[in-house]
Amino acid sequence: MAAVPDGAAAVTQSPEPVMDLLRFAAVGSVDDGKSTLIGRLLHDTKQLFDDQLEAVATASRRRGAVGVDLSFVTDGLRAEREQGITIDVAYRYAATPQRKFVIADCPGHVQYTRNMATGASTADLALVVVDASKGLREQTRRHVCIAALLGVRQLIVAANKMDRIAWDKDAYDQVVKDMIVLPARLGIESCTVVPVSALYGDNVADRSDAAPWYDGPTILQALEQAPAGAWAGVHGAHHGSAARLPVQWVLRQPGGGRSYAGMVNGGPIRPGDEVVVLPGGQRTRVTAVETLDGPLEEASVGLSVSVRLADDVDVSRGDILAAADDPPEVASEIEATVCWFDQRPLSAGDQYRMKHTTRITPARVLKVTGRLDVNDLELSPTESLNENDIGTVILTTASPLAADPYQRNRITGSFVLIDPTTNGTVAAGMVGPPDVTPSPD
Ligand SMILES: Nc1nc2c(ncn2[C@@H]2O[C@H](COP(=O)(O)OP(=O)(O)OP(=O)(O)O)[C@@H](O)[C@H]2O)c(=O)[nH]1
Ligand SMILES: [Mg+2]
Repeated sequence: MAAVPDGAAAVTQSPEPVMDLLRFAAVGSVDDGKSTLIGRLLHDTKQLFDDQLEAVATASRRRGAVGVDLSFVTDGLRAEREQGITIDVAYRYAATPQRKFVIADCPGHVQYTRNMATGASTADLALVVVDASKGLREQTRRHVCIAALLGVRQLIVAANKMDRIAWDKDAYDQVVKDMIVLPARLGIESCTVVPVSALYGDNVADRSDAAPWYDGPTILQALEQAPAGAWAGVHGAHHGSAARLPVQWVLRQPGGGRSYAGMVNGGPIRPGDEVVVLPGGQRTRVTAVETLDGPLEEASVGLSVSVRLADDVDVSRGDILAAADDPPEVASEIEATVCWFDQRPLSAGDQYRMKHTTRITPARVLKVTGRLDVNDLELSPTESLNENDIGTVILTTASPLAADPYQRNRITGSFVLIDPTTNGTVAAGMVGPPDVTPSPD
């Protein structure tokens, strides 16, 4: 692990053992430099092959860029680059001697906020890119809110394009000031702000002497020091929920009997565990836990397994096997926080399909109760949500749901709403009210 220079903004140490894989998502407003920063990071840590570099250089020349435009590394040579913006999430893999990274380069444009939410939903950490010459914008705040609501607890902020403002310390200080208030009220545990130039590579992988007033970590150092594995950890026991296995498949065994396949979350599952089948409520016991490699003594969080049960209970795809002593609540009316992505506003009476773990059920909006202002984080009463609003709603579902509050379990506490006519995802939802601390004044 690289040493933290004196005076560096502290990165909170996780009580969990630090795993060597960090998943992070680059977020922030359109054109602030996310793709360029990721391209720079991959370039300067020697992750790019000669032919990739050659393709990026050719594309840059064709577009008339001065030098090599590293945003082409993740934006690729796709048509979207014709418009100069990222539309879809691009995933890249990188490895340094310290650790491995899965990187999601998210689009910044408001129109593609739903894609950003997809990229952030599996991230341990958000790398928030802010054009320091322009300051923090509403879309950046929206991204930070969405990432936090999706369970991201660590931020690294790149105060980017410092080269354009002659490395003005005041502009950097303003980004720090703006970023301190927002994350603290969103439950973000650590936030490091690094002054960088993604274009020229200052303070990305290599330390720059352009900002002698800054003695904190580079982007790479901050990424290497951040506690990893939080994504698995958020599903894990330390966030308070016990074992849950949403059933993906019911498998018929050759010798008779059935087993139930899915991914373990919340806590480990072992043979002998008492479980309850939800929403039905029948109790039984796990007799075996298996993977393709054979039987297990214990299946940990994140593992895809199949389990056998002691009794011939009725279990179908979409049911949840949960620890009998600490099951999720079963209800057909839920209070939830939603990020609304459809052009048509969301209001009472609207009907959608809700996908919750492996189950899809019709859902109706009983009431829209509030809208979150991403600037001051206040929740104000409203009757509808507009495109890209974050708000609170009460939903009723056709069949009962076994759901945990999102803060307890990132899997059984989340859902998406699907428009039944277009089949498009119109909302990302989290069970329970938003985890926002009210303003002190
Ligand atoms: N001067 C300067 N320009 C930069 C810097 N970083 C990025 N840019 C330029 O800013 C523009 C946008 O960069 P991108 O990396 O495509 O921005 P983005 O955040 O990925 O944009 P979207 O994905 O569309 O949201 C490009 O022209 C970059 O060359 C920087 O550090 N300094
Ligand atoms: Mg981009």
